[in-house]
Amino acid sequence: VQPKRLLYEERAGLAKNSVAKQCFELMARKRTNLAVAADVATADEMLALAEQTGPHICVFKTHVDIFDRWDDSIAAKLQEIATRHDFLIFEDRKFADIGNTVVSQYAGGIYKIADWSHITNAHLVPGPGIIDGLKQVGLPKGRGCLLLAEMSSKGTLAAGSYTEAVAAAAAQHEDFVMGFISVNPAAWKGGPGSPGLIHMTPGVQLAEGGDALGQQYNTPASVIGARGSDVIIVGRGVIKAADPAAAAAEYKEAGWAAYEALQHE
Ligand code: 5BU
Repeated sequence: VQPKRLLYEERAGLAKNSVAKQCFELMARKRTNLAVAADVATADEMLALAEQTGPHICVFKTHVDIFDRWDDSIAAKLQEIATRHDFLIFEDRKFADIGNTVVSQYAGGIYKIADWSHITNAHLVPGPGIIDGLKQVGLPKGRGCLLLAEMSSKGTLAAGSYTEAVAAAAAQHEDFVMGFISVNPAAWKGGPGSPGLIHMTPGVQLAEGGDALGQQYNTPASVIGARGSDVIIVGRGVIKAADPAAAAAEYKEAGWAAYEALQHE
């Protein structure tokens, strides 16, 4: 049994990163803790999915390096959809290099991620210099970064003392680090971190299970409830559904019901 958790709107007031604050505020306003993972084959499908699921989500997570085509107009279209439907964009880039290199990778290249993605994420394998590098680019643009504290996949090495070190690094950089990718923050030895930090959890479907390549699924009720996370990230549960908008609505309801249940514990 956990202590009663603060409301998203209360946590908005405790967030030190501007995107964390915006995210908590929009979750409360829109009554959704659902992020959709847009692992689709083309940029056109990605934009169509953003349009369909936009009304139901707080965050739209992309992997733009899946596409065989990219230009700034695609980013502009995605930003327009995000503004209109009131959601944040999260390019799941998983930076993992030294500070000096990630500066160029985040700001430049074909994708110029920092110019259009409110949120990105990073591994702490290189040490805290990666946060300093990303911060140098992202903070002036008002961006936020999630640190990968845990992963959803079988056999992940991001566990135990590694996860604790990630939590400690986040506490040192709360101006830019907005929270974590986590799987079971309720079980973290040192606690889930400051309530101003947000937890987002992939590996979510309505039924527990997995895929053939190591993905492991927990339910929205378990992720938001016993596991102590804030945002459910759902890919195939939504994008492979016959009607992705209806599936997104269903996951939104499940995620929100799990959050509301916390207030009645
Ligand atoms: P799925 O179709 O719901 O399994 O998609 C999960 C998404 O979350 C996919 O985009 C992954 O890249 C992403 N993901 C994950 O599954 N597990 C992790 O630990 C992290 C990201 Br970090």
